[in-house]
Amino acid sequence: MSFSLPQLAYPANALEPHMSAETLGFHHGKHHQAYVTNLNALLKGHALEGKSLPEIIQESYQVPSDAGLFNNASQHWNHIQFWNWMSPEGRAIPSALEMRLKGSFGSVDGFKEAFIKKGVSQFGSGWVWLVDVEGELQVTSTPNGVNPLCFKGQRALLGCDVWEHSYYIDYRNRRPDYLRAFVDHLANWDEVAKAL
Ligand code: MN3
Repeated sequence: MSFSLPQLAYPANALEPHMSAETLGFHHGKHHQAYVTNLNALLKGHALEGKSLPEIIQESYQVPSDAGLFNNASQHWNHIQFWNWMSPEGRAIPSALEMRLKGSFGSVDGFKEAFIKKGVSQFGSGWVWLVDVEGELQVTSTPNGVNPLCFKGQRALLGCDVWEHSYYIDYRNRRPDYLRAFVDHLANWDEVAKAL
């Protein structure tokens, strides 16, 4: 049994103008595919071969000899979610989710500002998250491929890739503009609400 690249639920140009077909095509077809290829190669004959993706991530996290396996497994999981956390349709934030965001961040805009700020301040490559921590919503960031599965009690509700490969073609070095477009135009709030 090996892992495979999931198909996108929408055409590569469906997120334009906020994310170009060129960015999405490279990101999905080259970057994500490379994580899958490396993951399958590293798992051959490994003690974690045959385990689920979350198990592989959790059991290889911070194991020095499994750093490569961890990075590729976590990035595979992160990108599977990331494609589903974006949607081409303009969506309103479902009211149950809006209430939760207001409760934790004061307002939807307060959440968006916190998410953008956290993503901008993540030094170098990584991810910014909206997580449920035992019933409380929080914004966090992680370096490289680390994700909320690595932390007990955390559940990822939304995540945005802040590796430069995710925005450099469309936004150059303007990570704040990319994150603004993500929260205003790309995020799939129905998917977030479903995970609540
Ligand atoms: Mn990426």
